[in-house]
Amino acid sequence: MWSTMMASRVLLLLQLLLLTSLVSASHHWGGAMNFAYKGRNPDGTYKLSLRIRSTYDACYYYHYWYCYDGNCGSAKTRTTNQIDTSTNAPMYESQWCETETIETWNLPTDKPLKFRSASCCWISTRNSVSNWNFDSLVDFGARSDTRQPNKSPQTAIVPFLRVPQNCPRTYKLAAFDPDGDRVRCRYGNLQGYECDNCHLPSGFQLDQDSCTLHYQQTNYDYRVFGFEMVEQETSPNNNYFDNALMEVVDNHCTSDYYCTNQSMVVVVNDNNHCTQNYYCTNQSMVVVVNDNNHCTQNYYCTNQSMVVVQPLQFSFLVDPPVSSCQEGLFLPQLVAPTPADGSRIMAEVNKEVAIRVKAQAMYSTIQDIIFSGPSNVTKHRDINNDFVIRWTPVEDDLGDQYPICFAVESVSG
Ligand SMILES: *[C@@H]1O[C@H](CO)[C@@H](O)[C@H](O)[C@H]1NC(C)=O
Ligand SMILES: *[C@@H]1O[C@H](CO)[C@@H](O)[C@H](O)[C@H]1NC(C)=O
Ligand SMILES: *[C@@H]1O[C@H](CO)[C@@H](O)[C@H](O)[C@H]1NC(C)=O
Ligand SMILES: CC(=O)N[C@H]1CO[C@H](CO)[C@@H](O)[C@@H]1O
Repeated sequence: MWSTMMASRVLLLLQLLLLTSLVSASHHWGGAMNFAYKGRNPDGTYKLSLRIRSTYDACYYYHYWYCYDGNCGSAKTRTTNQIDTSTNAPMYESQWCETETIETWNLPTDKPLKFRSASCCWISTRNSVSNWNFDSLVDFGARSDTRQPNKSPQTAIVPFLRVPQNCPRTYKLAAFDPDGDRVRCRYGNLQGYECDNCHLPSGFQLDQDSCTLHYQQTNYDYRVFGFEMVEQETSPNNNYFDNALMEVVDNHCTSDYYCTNQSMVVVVNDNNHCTQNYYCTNQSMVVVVNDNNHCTQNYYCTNQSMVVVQPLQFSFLVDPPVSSCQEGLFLPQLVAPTPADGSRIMAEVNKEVAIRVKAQAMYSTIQDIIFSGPSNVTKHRDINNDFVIRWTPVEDDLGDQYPICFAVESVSG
């Protein structure tokens, strides 16, 4: 068993090296990374699932993410699936293709981790974005309010957006946060980590609190804008103490978490005793360890909010003007039974969900639907020429939320 596992891991690494070297010669359109905590393994390690979205000009590339800060552990499995592809592209590109790579990581702790992915090159952009950089702060530690692992909102957008120059539009970027935390969307600002250009293109306005991007007005161009966005979730008033609440009951610490103030450490061992006679203070909160190595006070150690940072990158093309921006004339209009924007649909394991999408336009032809969603979501056209998005969740999807974004394209002339 061991040797088989070793062999397959070596194989994976080789494949990765090959792919990363290929990637530098190909062209990036956008991407995102989401994570979900999947419980403890029998050996006590924590299972984290990463879902990496990569959009390139071909279907066999994907972003290689690595962990660079924290108690990293390692990826145990990795599978890549094609999500959607289209030949509707700027004239200097023939295709885009989005894939999703699902990785399972085994981690020694539930403490925060930083992941990143970076390389060259974006497709030609009009806003001087050339290298691509993704940076992510992952925190699925226990929350002091729910005592459950932190859940983060799942980010998604269709990888390629296009709009006629004269048609202002609004795009909602964030999905619902399962813990009810505040989600803000900002433009990347850490050059070389979150972004290359780091400035919202002019002609756009970003409402950070509602996570909406407004296209206002700019001139068309044959090249796209490369968008380098970041979604940041902060749980206000959710103090956590190195990821966990440390509670003292009857002078015993109730869980085996430890508290660090950099140099100062309180370690709580298996017998619920504090093993070191240090105390950890900061902000207004104190844990005091008394002479008998018992924690004497029921305080948290640090007053730090949990923060999750997730990148979202996409390409945006501004097309020549159309004679009317009214939906249903040139631009497609979504009509019943298309679900409303923001609809939440319950899905069951092993039961197919079908989402019907109907669009109409008087002076243009409805051409295609493009979408982004979890692996195994498929798109179809039914006998009435309406679109159907289908998905059958599997056991591993249970308990999580998955955004599905779609856009209908029409062609005129
Ligand atoms: C705790 O942090 C605050 C700043 O956040 C600092 O002013 C204070 O001195 C610190 N307290 C201790 C005991 O380190
Ligand atoms: C935690 O810090 C925030 C701001 O940093 C403050 O508003 C809040 O009152 C603090 N909470 C506690 C319990 O000290
Ligand atoms: C995709 O579908 C296949 C076949 O039904 C299934 O084995 C696999 O687990 C699915 N993967 C995901 C990520 O849903
Ligand atoms: C991160 C942090 O709070 N560090 C503090 C730990 O305690 C020492 C000594 O009190 C401080 O100097 C650090 O700033």
